[in-house]
Amino acid sequence: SDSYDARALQDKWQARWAKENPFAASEDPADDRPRRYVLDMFPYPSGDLHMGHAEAFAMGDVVARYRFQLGENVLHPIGWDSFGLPAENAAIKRDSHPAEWTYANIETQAESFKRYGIALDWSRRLHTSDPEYYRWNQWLFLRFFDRGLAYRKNGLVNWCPKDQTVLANEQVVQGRCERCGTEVVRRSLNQWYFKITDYADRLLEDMAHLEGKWPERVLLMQRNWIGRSQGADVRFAIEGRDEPVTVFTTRPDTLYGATFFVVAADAALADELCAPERREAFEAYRRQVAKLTDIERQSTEREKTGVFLGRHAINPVTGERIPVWAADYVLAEYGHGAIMAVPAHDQRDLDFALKFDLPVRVVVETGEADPVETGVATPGEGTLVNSGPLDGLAKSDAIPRIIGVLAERGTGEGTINYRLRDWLLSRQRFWGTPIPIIHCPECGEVAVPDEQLPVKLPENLKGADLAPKGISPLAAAADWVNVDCPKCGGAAKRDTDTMDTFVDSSWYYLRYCSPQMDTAPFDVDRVRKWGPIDQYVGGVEHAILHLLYSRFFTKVLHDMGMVDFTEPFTRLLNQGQVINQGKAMSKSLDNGVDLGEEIDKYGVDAVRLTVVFAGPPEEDIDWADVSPAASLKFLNRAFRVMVQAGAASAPGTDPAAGDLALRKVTHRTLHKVTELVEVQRFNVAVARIMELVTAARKAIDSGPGAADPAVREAAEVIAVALSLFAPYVAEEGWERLGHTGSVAVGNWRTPDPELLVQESVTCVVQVASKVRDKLEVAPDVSEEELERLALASEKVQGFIGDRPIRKIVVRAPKLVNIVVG
Ligand code: ANZ
Ligand code: ZN
Repeated sequence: SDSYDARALQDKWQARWAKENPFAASEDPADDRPRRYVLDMFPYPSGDLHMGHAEAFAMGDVVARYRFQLGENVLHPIGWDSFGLPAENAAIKRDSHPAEWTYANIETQAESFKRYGIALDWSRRLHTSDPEYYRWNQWLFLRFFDRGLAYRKNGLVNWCPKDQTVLANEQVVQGRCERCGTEVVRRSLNQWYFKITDYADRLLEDMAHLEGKWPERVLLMQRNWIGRSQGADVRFAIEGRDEPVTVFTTRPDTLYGATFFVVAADAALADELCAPERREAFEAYRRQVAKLTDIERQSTEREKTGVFLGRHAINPVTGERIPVWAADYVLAEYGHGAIMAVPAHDQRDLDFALKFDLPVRVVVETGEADPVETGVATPGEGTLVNSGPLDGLAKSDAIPRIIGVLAERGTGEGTINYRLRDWLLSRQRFWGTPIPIIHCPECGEVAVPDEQLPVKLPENLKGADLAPKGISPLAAAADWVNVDCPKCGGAAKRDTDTMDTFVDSSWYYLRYCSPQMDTAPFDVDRVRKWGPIDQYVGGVEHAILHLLYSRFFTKVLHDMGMVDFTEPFTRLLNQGQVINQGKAMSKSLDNGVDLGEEIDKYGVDAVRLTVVFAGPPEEDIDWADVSPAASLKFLNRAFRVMVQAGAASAPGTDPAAGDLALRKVTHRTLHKVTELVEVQRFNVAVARIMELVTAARKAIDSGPGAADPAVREAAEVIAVALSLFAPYVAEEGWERLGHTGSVAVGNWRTPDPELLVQESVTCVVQVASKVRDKLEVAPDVSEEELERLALASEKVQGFIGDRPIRKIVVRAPKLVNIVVG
């Protein structure tokens, strides 16, 4: 029959791919094909694959398959990010071990990936919850520990009362737990951190290499997250305290306008500075603040609150005594947790001053109305006033001047401050990598010796043992916890926290180069060969955390001499989301689309084609607006062309004798599809293939007929081009065209330049409204190109002479008029 049976093709070709393994990367040292590393963010095994996976992997697969077609040695591996909370919650519910749920889901997803026809190297499969993998998390942790990049401290942490665990800042979304939506509270705990702040500058600077290769919005989000602020540290003496207190300010030029001083209400400093007679008011206020999230605290909408601490600071330049307050709009963990308040020029400070009747002094004349009258602070540019030696200076001159004065007196210096915090790594949960540290009463924190790694998770804990208790479930496994100190041999205890699963995903892309290696996390030479990743593909939800952490890991590994690059992902593609009826799919809206059902209905190829054809890869796809049925119809049309051409001629037929018009369409399509795939306009590439199918259909029905060599040529190009988007139909079509072996590897063709030449049109070039030259140009020439061609004409230049060009009017493709003055 002319139309194809999707399920039969899937079964047939899946078996063939499994047997022939056409997508395995070669490690043969003699293989000198260009190497390409294409990677999709690895999935979390939360169930079967969903529409989101379908989209991301279809996009990544276009890139990988294109590279396979070019004959490159492509590394396109797959693995699972298989530690994490959902497995643990499932285990608690079912009274089982998290591994059961996890590995069952991995198997389901693996089968679905195979069915979905992703061109993967299955021999490199990894699971981060395997001891063979997480052993190297522990090894890496210890190398970070050796370098002072992993450390413990007491800190206020985000705590999810429902999950009973600590969350990184990045995992708190609008004050709520990213996973369960519960409002996050603050708690003081002793926790492990990675010192990512040591790398803040490099994380920022190296983004220059990613410019134009990563989506601009991702770079912006990373930049904002790192949050570099240039300013000054200024030390204020505090009456009755030996040590001064430092504040960070981006506006040291406004120092003469600092009329009060504010300490974060929840900082230890506030507690320390509070005078006895203010104690009661302060404690009451602090209890109130503890209930708020950072977002609420910083909201400009909320009315300002605070308490006077009964103390005074001394303004280092004016010598004035200024009152010290505690307030919640100052955050304990930013800068130094204390600020100099300049109400005239900072809105938050002005709101506070107006509420509590504190003095406001304008020190930068901006030309705007008096802040006290308007209630609006004036943060802009201006000239300094009321500022002693700074008077008359512009803000930009006053800043270095005052920094110089402060430095001379030893009361301050220029500095850079980052919003980025150290990476909080400890989790009080079970299903993660145990932290390989032993706490000894004599020796303190002792590293588990490398040869004792991995520290495996106990296998006997399951179900209720894992229920959140506020301390790690590992603490309950007495035989696991109690060990001898590796240093002194005395009784000691294992650390019972597990690592944030973002540790697992921060280096997995290196592990794929040598996934079975058991003497190191990865083979340094193999990573040198494959790295960095040429094309990384994944969702924008990872724009901050995962990408920042991976970049950090890569830089540390670079400093350790283990990798020779400093950025892991050369290019990044963020695919959009699949939504339905204009909304994200969700249970409550009942608008979910089930990937398995779509595939059962239309077949893999039609679903994949639909996903890619819906729009540019980075845009969302509304499933209500697309038509897999139409995709299937198109694929049947393409299939029929291949079948008919295959029946009418044999492979190797010389196309030169074929119909010239069709040949031109074929070669132009090839040329365009190549270009469009290179710039990741996959949807337009598909549209071009559709046009070629239409042209071939016409040639068969009302042109030279199916036996024409040009029809075969067109059909072969259709098979090769479609292999990027609809792999099953492409393989079957290729076989029906009389070829043996897979269509998917090394079959891309170069268009014949002679067949790309288009008819030309004549363009008239006028100088001062007189025709001075005529150019033969392509009908679709761009305005910029036409202007360039006109100006490049010697004749035209001769007529312009040295008169200045006032204006160039371009009407592509027919006219250019150069107006000279
Ligand atoms: C005086 C001043 C005058 C300020 C002025 C601004 C304008 P970014 O740009 O985000 O780094 N600040 C410092 N530490 C703070 C903390 N822990 N919590 C809340 N606010 C804090 O912001 C730096 C500015 O934010 C600093 O400069 C400080 O206010 C405030 F006309 O100092 B500024
Ligand atoms: Zn010891």
